[in-house]
Formats: sequence, C-alpha cells, structure tokens
Amino acid sequence: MTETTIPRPDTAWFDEARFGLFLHWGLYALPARHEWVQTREHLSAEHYERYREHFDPDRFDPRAWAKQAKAAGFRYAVLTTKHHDGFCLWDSALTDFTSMHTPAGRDLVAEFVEAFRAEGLRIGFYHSLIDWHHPDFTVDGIHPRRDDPEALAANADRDSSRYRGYLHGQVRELLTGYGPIDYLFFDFSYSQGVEGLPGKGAADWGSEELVEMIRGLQPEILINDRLELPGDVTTPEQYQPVVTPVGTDGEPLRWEACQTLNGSWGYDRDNLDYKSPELLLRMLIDSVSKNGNMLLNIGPTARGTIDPRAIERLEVLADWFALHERAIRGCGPSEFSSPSDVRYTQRGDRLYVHVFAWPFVHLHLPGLGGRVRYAQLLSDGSEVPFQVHRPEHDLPNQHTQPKGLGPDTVTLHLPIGEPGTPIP
Ligand code: H79
Repeated sequence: MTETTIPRPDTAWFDEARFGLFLHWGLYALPARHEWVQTREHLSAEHYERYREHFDPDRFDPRAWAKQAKAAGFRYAVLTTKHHDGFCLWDSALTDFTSMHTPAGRDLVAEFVEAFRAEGLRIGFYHSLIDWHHPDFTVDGIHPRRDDPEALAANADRDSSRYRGYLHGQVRELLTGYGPIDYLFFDFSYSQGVEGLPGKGAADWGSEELVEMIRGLQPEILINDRLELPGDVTTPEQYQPVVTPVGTDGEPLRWEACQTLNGSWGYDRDNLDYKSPELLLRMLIDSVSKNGNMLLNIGPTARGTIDPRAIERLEVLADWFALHERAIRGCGPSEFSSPSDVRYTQRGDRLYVHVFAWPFVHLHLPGLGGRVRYAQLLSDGSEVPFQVHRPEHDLPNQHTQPKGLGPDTVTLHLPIGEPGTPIP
C-alpha cells in the first residue's frame, strides 16, 4: 500500500473542526470505577458478565447529548462502539455480547449516529483492537487473566486468526450499516510486550488488510495511527505535545490530543479530580496554537445521563464558545511566535492572543510591530490600546517603556480584571 495508489481522504473538516467529543460508554459504567476495572482488579469473566444483565440506560437521550455537544463547541463526536471489554453497543451479528442482549435491547450506535448527524456533527467510531471477551483473543500482558497460569497455557487453543476475522468482520459491519462515517479511532497496539508478557500489534490485527478494507468501503474516512501503520491522525493521549508532532520523516502530523475530564475515560463515580473549565479551555487553545485538535472525553453513566460535574463544564464551554468560537474554529498556528504564558491562534489576517496569565497592565508582543491595525477584546469587542515600541523611548527607569524591547514589539494595554468570561 503506497500513497500513490490509495486516494487520500479529505481532511479539511477535521482541521476546521478543532474540537471533538469522545464518549466512553459501555458496561464499565456500572462498576463506575474506570474502564480498565476488569484488568486492574483481575475481575473474572463471570463477574463482569453480570453487568450485562443490569445495563439499562433508561435515561439515554442521544438528541439531548447531541444538542449539548453542539452548544459546547464540539463539531464531531467519537463513540466507543466496543471497548477492551469486548462489549458492543451495536447489533453485531458476530457476537451476542452486545447492547441488544441487555435490558437496553437496542442498537445504541444507530441512535447515536442518527442524533449527532441530525445536529450536523461529524461521526467517529472508537473501536478497540483489544478484546478481553473473545475466546480467541490470547491472554497477554494487559489481559484481566494475565496472572492465571491456566489461562496463559490455554493460549495454545486460541486461534488468533479467528479473532482477526472477527475484528475485520465487526469493522465491516460498522462501516456498512450506518452510512458515511468520518473517523475511526482504533485502540491500541503494544507489540513491545508488557513486563515480560507478550503484547499485540500490526500482525495480530492484520492492520494492512484492515486498512485496505476500510478504504475500500469508505474512502473518505480518517483513520488514527494506532494500528502500527502510519495513519491520518496521531492521537497523543492525556498530554499536550510541547511542539507540533512530526513523523519519522520530520514532516508535521495531523494530530488530536485526547483528554479526560478526570483521568478516567469510563464513568468513575467517586473520582472528583476534575480539571477546571479554564484548564480545559487552555488545553484546547494550546492544541490549536500547535495546529492540533482536542478530543475531550465524557463517560456517561449507566442510565445514560451525563453527570453534573461534566455538565457544569459543558456549560462553561458553551458560554465561552458563544463569544470566542472564531478564535478556535478554522484557526491554526500563527506565523508569529508568542511570548510565554500566551498562545496565538490565527485565521487569515486575524491573530488571536490568548493570555494565560492575566492580568498584566502591559503585554509585550515582540515581532508584531507594524503588523497590527487594531486590537480588541474578543469577549466584548472593546478596543485595546496598543503602541509600537520605539527604541528612542528606551530611557532608564521609565517603567512603562523598559529597555531591551526591539523596535518590532507591540505593547497592548490590557484592562485590569476580566470582562465576564473565564479567559479573555
Ligand atoms: O480508551 C481509553 C483508554 O482506556 C485507552 N485509550 C483511551 C482512549 C488506553 N488506556 N491506556 N492506554 C490506552 C495506554 C495504556 C498503556 C499501558 Fe501499557 C498499558 C501502560 C501499561 C499497560 C502498553 C502496554 C503500554 C505499555 C504497556
């Protein structure tokens, strides 16, 4: 497979959108203590299976989710069709470990797609390469039964090519049953192994064939890079890259930081360690300033609701986006470099100066002299006076005109205090 034979998908929508919603929803919402609970606590298959009988999301309202997401500034949404536990949210013909065989009794992927599409959001599917439920998925270094010698010995009876067939078959179902899908987020490869036990990677997933099948079914879909193949999007997890990520050839990559609200992806009831709304906004701004997106996660509850701490943050995002959308959407990095504690985003001839350390009375922006016609606060449209620093004013002890600024520096004169929004 080479770049010349495979048509590249249209990526403009992804670059424009900048902000996506990740949704981790599945049986792990019931134990409600992290989506890796099965491995973390070595839960038996029987123990975990019980959650299937109790999965009854009676308050699931995908249209409400979609409306809230749109208002909060998201322009695409990525749902866990299946996580590592192997539980499927759609009506798969290849297993009965699905939402169909729970009290829900419905295809939740279908309802998600329908509702989010109706709000004009792009649709992404998260799909786990890892599957702790499938009988042919060998027990490896991150499997819930990794410490069970019998389970490890039974690997001899597991047929990994059958698992590969299942994986490919399920992806085919997802890409043929729900119309055009915009993004596929696979998770994840760990072929280096884990603490002396085996891992899995491209050979286990049949990555090349899988991508070939996907491109054949949906040529426009974007695929992340966790198949151990180069992808359309690289997805740093739970950190902000210090600089724009580059590939092995040194070229910048299309990227998206996937981030949690509180360190857990699945609903984690007793975890109150939430990032502040201000921090979440800074993470988004930071991503855009480095030509990236942010995929921010919510873990809905077992009843299909979104917990109050998450709602609170969505509401702040909605208020912020109402005034500041133009500093994010369709923006990218600036041709200018920002001072510390400031991020620049730019679209055409509009430079957005995001001041992370407020308030200062004066803000010096080197490199902008002669390039600024007018400056204003985005939040209220009020003028921000500025001057171009002139070296002849470099007088000792004159605190408003310190020495050492180049003639190309612009000094913004900022108001003290914040005009009604978390970050001006
Ligand atoms: O779905 C969410 C998480 O459940 C999943 N990806 C997001 C989107 C995820 N969780 N952890 N990881 C991905 C990376 C896990 C890394 C580790 Fe390991 C597993 C660290 C130690 C065990 C892989 C194997 C890396 C080193 C060894």
